[in-house]
Amino acid sequence: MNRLRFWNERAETLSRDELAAVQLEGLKWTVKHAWANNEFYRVRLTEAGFEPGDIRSLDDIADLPFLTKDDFRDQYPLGMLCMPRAAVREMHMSSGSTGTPVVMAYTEADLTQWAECMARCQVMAGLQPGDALQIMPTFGLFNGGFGFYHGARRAGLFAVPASSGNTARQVMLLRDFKVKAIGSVVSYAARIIEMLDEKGLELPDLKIGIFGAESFSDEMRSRVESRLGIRAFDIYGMTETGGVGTTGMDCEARCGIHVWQDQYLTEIVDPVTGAPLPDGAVGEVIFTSLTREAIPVIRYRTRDLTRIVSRERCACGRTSLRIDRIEGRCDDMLIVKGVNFFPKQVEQALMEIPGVLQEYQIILEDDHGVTDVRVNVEALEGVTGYMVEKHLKERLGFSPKGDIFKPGTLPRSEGKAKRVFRVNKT
Ligand code: DLL
Repeated sequence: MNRLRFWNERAETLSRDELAAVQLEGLKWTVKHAWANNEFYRVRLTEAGFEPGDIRSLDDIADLPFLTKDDFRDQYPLGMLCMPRAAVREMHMSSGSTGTPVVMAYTEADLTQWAECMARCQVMAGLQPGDALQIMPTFGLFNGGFGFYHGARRAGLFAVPASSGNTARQVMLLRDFKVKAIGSVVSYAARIIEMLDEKGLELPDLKIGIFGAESFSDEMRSRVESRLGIRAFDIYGMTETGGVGTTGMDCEARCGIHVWQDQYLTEIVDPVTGAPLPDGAVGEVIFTSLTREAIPVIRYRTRDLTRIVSRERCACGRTSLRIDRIEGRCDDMLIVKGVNFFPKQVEQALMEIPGVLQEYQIILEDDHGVTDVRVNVEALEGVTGYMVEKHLKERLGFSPKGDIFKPGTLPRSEGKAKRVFRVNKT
């Protein structure tokens, strides 16, 4: 059988004109659908002076109002539903740190759309029908587990729905079922590595890692790749756009995340003013869904920071626009003594130090309004706090305190890793 390079070659290689036509049709449909079938959207669009017929070109999107996470929260549980309740087949929900959850509902067509996006990602990572994929994000309200599963079904994979936790059993499944690929948050791959090291085991059949749900540094990626002997891909998605993989993944060529452009429109705006930014400038990425029925999103403000890398055809043959791997969330930017940085930059710097392990915490200590940073990190014998402090000073331009912990002593998480902790010393 010929090796699949694309899951949906036609859709993944549309010319620029074809894409623009598909997008315009999708945008018109989405605005009309939301306006006609949902009170919240109708009021929001009408207040902005919009009628469904007003979309005539793709540029008209800039006049549409933004949608925020708070809008989703305010409409909890199903205030944003644009289809009859009886058409809903599944839901997912994310709670985040602030309480009221964000809900996404799916019709049968939405589930097919999600599966299509995920199948494209899985084949882009090199998976072929019949290959085994172990799915390590939780199956439940979190969208991760089910997203990988729907995609695996569509792409004809052998799904191993391990869900999260029980690392010893994960390793047993990986070995016994000759699993070729894992889908996971990258911090959980670090757990697998610890277990392999502890037991002196290898995973000769494992070739591919599909990691996402949190930002991770290039250095973390290459460590995981070299220890597991895999190629690691960065998959992006969120509850509001319909889950993991809906907003794309990077390919073998590693020059940005391919956003599935026949399914979503992408804009980059200034995170403070909301003004559009030119290609190449870092800003907040905004998505508009083009085919989703139950809860479409119109100009959803993700709070994720990235830039448009290219609109040209990629070396892999795909024509979709590419955005950079996510730098961090606007809300995660830390400012200490006048220096701005993201947790991912601390991770990158830490992972450059030989002997430093993958587990770390960034502690922000507030002392009468002055913030000090302490970095707790696990490391092998021989690594000192001074070495960590010196390297972070060189790479980030400020001097945090570095505290070294023995391997296995910092707390572990099974889902998204919590890296930043704030403590008040006053
Ligand atoms: O985290 C979906 C997902 C599951 C993606 C599994 C990949 C793998 P939420 O819980 O709604 O959904 O969180 C969405 O997580 O706005 C980003 O801030 C962050 N995020 C997701 N993927 C990436 C990534 C899932 N590849 C939020 N790189 C998003 C960086 C990511 N951040």
